Amino acid sequence: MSDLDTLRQSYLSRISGAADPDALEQVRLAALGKKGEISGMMKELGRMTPEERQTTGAALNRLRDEIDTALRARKQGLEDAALDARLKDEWLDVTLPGRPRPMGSIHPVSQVTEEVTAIFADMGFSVAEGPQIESDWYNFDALNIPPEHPARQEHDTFFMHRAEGDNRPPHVLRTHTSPVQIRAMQDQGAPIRVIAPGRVYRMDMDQTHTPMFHQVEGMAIDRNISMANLKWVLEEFCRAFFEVDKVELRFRASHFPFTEPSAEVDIRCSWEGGKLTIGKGDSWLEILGSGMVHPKVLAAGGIDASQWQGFAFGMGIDRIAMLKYGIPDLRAFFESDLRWLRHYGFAAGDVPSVSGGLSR
Ligand code: 2U9
Repeated sequence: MSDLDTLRQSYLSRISGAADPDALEQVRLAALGKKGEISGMMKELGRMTPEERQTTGAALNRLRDEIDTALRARKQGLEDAALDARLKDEWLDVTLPGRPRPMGSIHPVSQVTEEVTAIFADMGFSVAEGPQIESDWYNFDALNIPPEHPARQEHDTFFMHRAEGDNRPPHVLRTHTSPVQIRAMQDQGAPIRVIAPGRVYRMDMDQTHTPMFHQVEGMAIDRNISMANLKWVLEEFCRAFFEVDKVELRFRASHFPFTEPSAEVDIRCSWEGGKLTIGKGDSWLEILGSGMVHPKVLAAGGIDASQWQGFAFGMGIDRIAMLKYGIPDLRAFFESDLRWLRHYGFAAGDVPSVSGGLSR
C-alpha cells in the first residue's frame, strides 16, 4: 500500500469515526486546513521534477477531493442524525384528545330566574330589584305585617345589629322580595306591572328549608285588575314554565297580611312512579301564594286605593326549579354541590323522587 493510500485510509476512518461537527472540523483542519497534512504535501510539489509533480499532484488532488467529499458526507450525516434525534425528542402526538378543562354551567336557580323573567316579560312585566338588607318598615309595616306577627320575632328573622345607643329599630335581612315592590310603587306609581326576583332570608334550616332561598314575586296594579286577571296570568305562566299545553289551577282561600282576599294556588299533577307530570292526574301540587293587594299596602306604596287595585303573587324559585328539573335535594342548590347538580342533570320533568313536604 502506498503512503497516500495509508493516509487516505487513516483520514477516511477518522472522518467516519468523528462523533460530532467539532470533531469533524478537527479532522478537516488536520488534512485540508492551511497547515494541514495534505496541504503541506501539496506545497512540496514545487520541489519535485515535472514528472513527479504530474503524478503526485494528480494523486494528491484526488486524495484531497476524496477527503473533502467524505467530510461533506459525514457532515450531512451528522446533521441528519441530529435532526432525527430532535424530531424524536420533540415528537408530539397531535391526535391525542385534549386535556379536559373544568366546565362551568349556569346554576339551575339562575336559569329558572331567567326563564320566569322571560315569561313575565312577555306579559308586560318589568323586573325590579332592591336591597337585601331592609328597614323593618319596608319589610314588615308597609306590608301590613303587625308588630306582634311571628315573622317579626327574633326567632324567625335575621336582624342586623345597631350601634350601641342607637335605639332605632334594627334592619333585617329581607324575608321576602315584597319590599322591592313597595319601592317600585313609590318610584313608578300606578299603573304598574313588575316582578321582583331575588334572595330572601328566613331562620329556617331542615331537609326542605334553607336560611337563604330565592323568590319571585309579582304584581299588576291598574284601574280594574281582578282575580280573573290573576288566574289568567298564572295559568299562562305555568303553561310556559312547565312546557305543557294544558294546566289546571286550584285556588284555595288563604290568608296573608299583604293581600285580601288571598289564595294559595295548586296545580293539577300526577306522581306516577315517582315521576311528576304537570297538567294531568289526580294530585295537586302547591306552587304559589297570591291575592289582591291589600289597600293598606297600596297606601304604603303611595297609591290611592280608591282609584287603583291589583293582584300580587309570590313563589319560591328553588322550589319550582326542583320541580321542573327533578332535583329532589337542596344540597344541589345550597352548597352548589356540583356532584348533585350534575347527578340530577337538567332533564325537565324527570323527577326521581320529591317528598310532599317542600312547601313553606
Ligand atoms: C306587595 C303586595 C303583595 C306577594 C305574595 C305570597 C302571596 C306568597 C310565598 C310563596 C312561597 C312566599 O316563597 S314563599 O315562601 N308567597 O304566598 N306572596 S302574595 O304579595 C305582595 C307582594 C308585594 C307590595
